[in-house]
Amino acid sequence: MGINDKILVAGAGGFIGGALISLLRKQGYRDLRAVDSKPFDEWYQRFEDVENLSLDLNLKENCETVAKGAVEIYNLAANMGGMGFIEHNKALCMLSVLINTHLLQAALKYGAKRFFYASSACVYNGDKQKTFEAPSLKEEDAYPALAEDGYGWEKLFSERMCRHFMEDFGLTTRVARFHNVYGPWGTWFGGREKAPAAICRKVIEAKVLGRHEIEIWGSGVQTRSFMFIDDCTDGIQRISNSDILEPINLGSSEAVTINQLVDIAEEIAGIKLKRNYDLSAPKGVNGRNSDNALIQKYLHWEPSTPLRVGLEKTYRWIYDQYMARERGEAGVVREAGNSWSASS
Ligand code: NAD
Ligand code: GDC
Repeated sequence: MGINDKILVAGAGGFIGGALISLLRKQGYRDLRAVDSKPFDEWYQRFEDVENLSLDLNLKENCETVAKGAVEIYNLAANMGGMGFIEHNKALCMLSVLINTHLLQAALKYGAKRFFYASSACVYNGDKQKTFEAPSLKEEDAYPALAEDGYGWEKLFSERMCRHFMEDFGLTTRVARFHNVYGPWGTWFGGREKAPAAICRKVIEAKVLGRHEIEIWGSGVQTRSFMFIDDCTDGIQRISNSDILEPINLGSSEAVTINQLVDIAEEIAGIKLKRNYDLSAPKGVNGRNSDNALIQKYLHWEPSTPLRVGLEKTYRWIYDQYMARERGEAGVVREAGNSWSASS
């Protein structure tokens, strides 16, 4: 990819898309097109020297508009969130199939050289995630298919669509299965936030308000691995530029229980809280970890930021956002939308 090639990032107003645009810009890419359906004031990161477009990519004509001239396309646009969102919005999650379908068609029509699709660990067979012992999921564990209802099935279908556009039409596609990504400039309130941001926010709230309690969804013994955002954008580029033809895990292999996640957040905050477990809250699978044998084999690399290090950066960022919001400072435009923009 040349420094002057046009690169399209779909979902650039969101967490990972915004971070990818930020990285590409720092790397010197000059012709960046950032697209998201949200109004500009709700984008997490937005840069004035980038072509920013607020367009609904469910619509085929908008996908054609944005794909024109693009050499590389990264599809990070989806209607998604943590368990609290995907468990209650299955149809909305499945409708993201329109974005990827229309973007693939447009990429083919306008001759894009590469197409990257952001899939998810939610494609894995639920039967393989029943134990709390953090089962490491290998790429082959997606089949026979029993994906997360709604969101996971859409991801699995869209993965296969990428594969068949490559096999039947010759479009170069790359697919990564992200495992729970966290970091600054991500969703931290409003209902779509995932566990790392939610736990940081709850610990901050408890500390600031002097309420020495925290509500945890589930029993706290569920296991997950969490990938820091810098590893995610690094991995996206490595996979996109590789010859890896099949969907591949992009996740940390440092599995923790949710209780351990809370331990780390408490340690960063310097407090101890009474834990209240809400067993009726959305829980998702009991255990999940990323098996990184395949990515190691292909790239001799895997996400490596320790959770303690990444969570501290995330905690500090959320703390600043939280305090600014408490002060009613500019930057928070809308309570429900997480409305922050960066101009540098
Ligand atoms: P995000 O919600 O922060 O960003 C997604 C963006 O897509 C949002 O800004 C949203 O407005 C935009 N979008 C939704 N519908 C759109 C449409 N019709 N047209 C244009 N834009 C639209 O989420 P994220 O965490 O940045 O996730 C990026 C991608 O990675 C998604 O495909 C997601 O499913 C996938 N993923 C994320 C994680 C994670 O832990 N964050 C894990 C697995 C997979
Ligand atoms: O939401 P999530 O991060 O998604 O939840 C992880 C675990 O943390 C769940 O068992 C949840 O019940 C628990 N948890 C405890 N307290 C809280 O306050 C909280 N908020 C949240 N959100 N969770 C809490 C995710 C999907 C993503 C994505 C990734 C891929 O599933 O939601 O959309 O695709 O998977 O790895 P998680 O890890 O179940």
